[in-house]
Amino acid sequence: MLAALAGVASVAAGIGAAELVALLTAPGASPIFASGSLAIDLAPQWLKETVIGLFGTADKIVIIGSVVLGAALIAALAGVLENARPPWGRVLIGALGVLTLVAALTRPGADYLAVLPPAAAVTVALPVLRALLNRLHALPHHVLPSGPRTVRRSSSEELEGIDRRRFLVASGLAAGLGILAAVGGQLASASIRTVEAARRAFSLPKPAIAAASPESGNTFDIPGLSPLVTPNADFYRIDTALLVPSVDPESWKLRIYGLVETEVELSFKELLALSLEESYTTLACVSNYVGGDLIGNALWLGYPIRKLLAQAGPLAGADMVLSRSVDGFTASTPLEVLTDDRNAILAVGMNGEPLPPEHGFPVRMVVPGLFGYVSATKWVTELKVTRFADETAYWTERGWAQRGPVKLSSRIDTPATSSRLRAGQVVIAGVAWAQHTGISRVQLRVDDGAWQEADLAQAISADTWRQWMTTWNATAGHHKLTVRAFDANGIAQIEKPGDVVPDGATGLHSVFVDVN
Ligand SMILES: Nc1nc2c(c(=O)[nH]1)N[C@H]1C(S)=C(S)[C@@H](COP(=O)(O)O)O[C@H]1N2
Ligand SMILES: [Mo]
Repeated sequence: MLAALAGVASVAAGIGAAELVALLTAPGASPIFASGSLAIDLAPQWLKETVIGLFGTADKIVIIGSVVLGAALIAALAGVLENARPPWGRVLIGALGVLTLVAALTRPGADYLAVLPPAAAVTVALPVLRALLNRLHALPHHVLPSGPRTVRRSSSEELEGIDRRRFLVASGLAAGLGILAAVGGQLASASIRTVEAARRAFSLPKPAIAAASPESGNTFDIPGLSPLVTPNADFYRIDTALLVPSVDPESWKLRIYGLVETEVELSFKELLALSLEESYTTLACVSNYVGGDLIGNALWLGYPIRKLLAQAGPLAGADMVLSRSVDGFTASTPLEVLTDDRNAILAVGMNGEPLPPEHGFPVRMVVPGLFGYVSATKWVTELKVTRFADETAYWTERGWAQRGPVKLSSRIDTPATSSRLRAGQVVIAGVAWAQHTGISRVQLRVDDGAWQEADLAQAISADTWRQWMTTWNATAGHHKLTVRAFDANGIAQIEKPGDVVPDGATGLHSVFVDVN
């Protein structure tokens, strides 16, 4: 019995570890989920029908229950086997691991990460089983007392009692932690899978107002230059979420409340039924250092926030909207920015796709002209109309400014710093941005020479970055190339280097090259 308990406890610990690893790496490869799915795939039709007939919609619970029960029986057998005939118990656990590996790898869309959860299961279960059985063997089963029997026997019985208790505590701990991790992991990864399925099942509605596609005049075709539109897979990601929040669009709701005449509530269906608009907006992070890559440009699809706020009717005195995400993140956006005529939207689409989960699925905010931390709330569920004097947002509480308008800035994309170049004509190119104001000029300087005018691609709009390029007749030696931009009002980029805290870096981007 005790050996069987050791087997069950060690397998429970292994499955718990595997569920946690699955959650972080490959939710589809959760041993419980994958084995259950494999069981469904392999079960004959009559059995499926019987189970559904008997249990109806509770069939999933019956299947998971059966998988868990099956694993427990095999685990108990493994404990007994390992106790009597090592290493056969461990071999049996290894076989169980291989079975879950097969289950994980045969799930649709499985990749090599699916190897990790079964590997974690076996890596934890085997040593735990050995450790528990070692404790079990330390129990004085066949004590043959010699000398004064009464005294000896009582002390050895006491010892046996203590050792037995230790074994039971260790087994209980292994099993308990394992079950806790498995249940937690299952629940979390089940919700991730639900959301992934919902995202796959949903196709973006057609925009009522479509954005014009960029034309050839909007871009330069130069190797090394950032593409005008950043692909989703390359788009920078910044958030405080350890695990990407899973928000089921079925239950998603936005609530607009606070200093408003009427509260507004909106479901995902209702949002999609509104006339959605497309717009290109360049999103940037306040933590982007000069020359950094925490910036990207995308085609967003969404609904103007000003129209929803108009429905709610902000009251006099309100000057801020505190947006809140399901994960507790908040951003403070000036009310005026969300009520003027710019494309401040509740976005559902990014570059023609539903928002990727890590970029805020199902709904996020996108606001031209402000850094992300004060405007671009992902997984957004609340807009509270309030006052800067009354509330502070997540990053403001951590030393960043209450308000974060983007700063005019520019970057050299090519040549990369420390490049070795041949003397002669060299193409230099990059991007410049001053969202919602626009860029009017970009200039390049070689070493301490005069500023030279660069060519600008046509801007999509004032809300997006603008590509620039120039050529340079490179001469031998070590050189410093520096870029600066002017916004649409003719204001030059601040040259004095300034830290990213509290409201964004200043200074000019330079790259160093060696020409020979
Ligand atoms: N829920 C939530 N939304 C968030 C954040 C966050 O931490 N949590 N970070 C913000 C910051 S600082 C930035 S720069 C942008 C980044 O958006 P992205 O990850 O889609 O590029 O999201 C904003 N929205
Ligand atoms: Mo950010």
